Amino acid sequence: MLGLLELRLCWRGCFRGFAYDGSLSRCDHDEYHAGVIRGLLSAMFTLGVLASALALPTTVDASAVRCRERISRESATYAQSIMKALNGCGEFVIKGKNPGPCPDATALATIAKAESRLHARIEKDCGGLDRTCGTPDDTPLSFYNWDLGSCPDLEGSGCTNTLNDCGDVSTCTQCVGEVAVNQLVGLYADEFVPSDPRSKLNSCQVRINKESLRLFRTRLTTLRKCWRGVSRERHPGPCPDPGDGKAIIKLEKAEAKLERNICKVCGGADRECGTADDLPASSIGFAAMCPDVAPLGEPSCGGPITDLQGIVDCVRCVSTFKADCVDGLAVPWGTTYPLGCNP
Ligand SMILES: [Ca+2]
Ligand SMILES: [Ca+2]
Repeated sequence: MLGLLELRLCWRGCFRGFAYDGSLSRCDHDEYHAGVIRGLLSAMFTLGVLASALALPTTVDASAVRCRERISRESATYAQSIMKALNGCGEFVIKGKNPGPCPDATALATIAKAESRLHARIEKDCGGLDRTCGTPDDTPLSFYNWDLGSCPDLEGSGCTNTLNDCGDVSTCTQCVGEVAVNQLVGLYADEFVPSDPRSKLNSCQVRINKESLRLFRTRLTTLRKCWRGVSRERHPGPCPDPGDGKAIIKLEKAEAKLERNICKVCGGADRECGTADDLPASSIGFAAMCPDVAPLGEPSCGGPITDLQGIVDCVRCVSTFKADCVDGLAVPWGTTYPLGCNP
């Protein structure tokens, strides 16, 4: 038995295709199918017209939103991946399982993979239908505020390539990400005093290495998610403060965790930093001076490092600063690149 919808479609089919004589018995199988197909085609056409009428004014915006979120996501992921690769290699060196130097072949392979992912994903979401940057169908840089002329650089490191298309945006974020991570890892990677892999000192060095990675990664992920909310107009920003109201709390927790975890391992019997039983900075091995850089709204990290607390503060401060520069660069539609990143 035919349902109500089928009856209607069938009747319409009979009416259009044949001299309908008022009798449903004339509406045989073929006529019924012809009617269904005509009905569907007409519905699809109507929907298509409606959809394109509604979508046309926002198509551009939608592609720009997709593109800008992709750049923010991939530039964070890239910096996190190379940081992880260098840290993994560094940990093996500290433990005496790898003679160094870092990056070794494994780390280099990971970095190369991260590099091609960065470029490919940005091409896919910013490069238009041909998924290639530098062709006429690209989403224009101005649609996602990357029409900056040239890459804004990080502390005069030469990340200044001209920005003509989305491929140049990838190159810029790649350059800044690399420089940020190398500078951060450089604080301790080649500075640690060689130590017995079974010693407390060795565990301490491993911990400093790990916690620096953790804070850097957490900060980038938290900021990126906060900006995604701004991009989707869920909250006005800027990030992290006031952001989505959650980011700032997460970041404070991550910083406290870094301090707690390092002090637990390096802080001696009382597991606290700043007391007499701490491992001395000179036996751990660390940069003598913390670089003179300042995270947004904070005093400069700069100054001599004389004790364990100094190491903790410097790792926290510089990890924060580098993450903020990588993040700030990636969201020109949400914030201006922090002045301190390229004074
Ligand atoms: Ca293209
Ligand atoms: Ca202590």
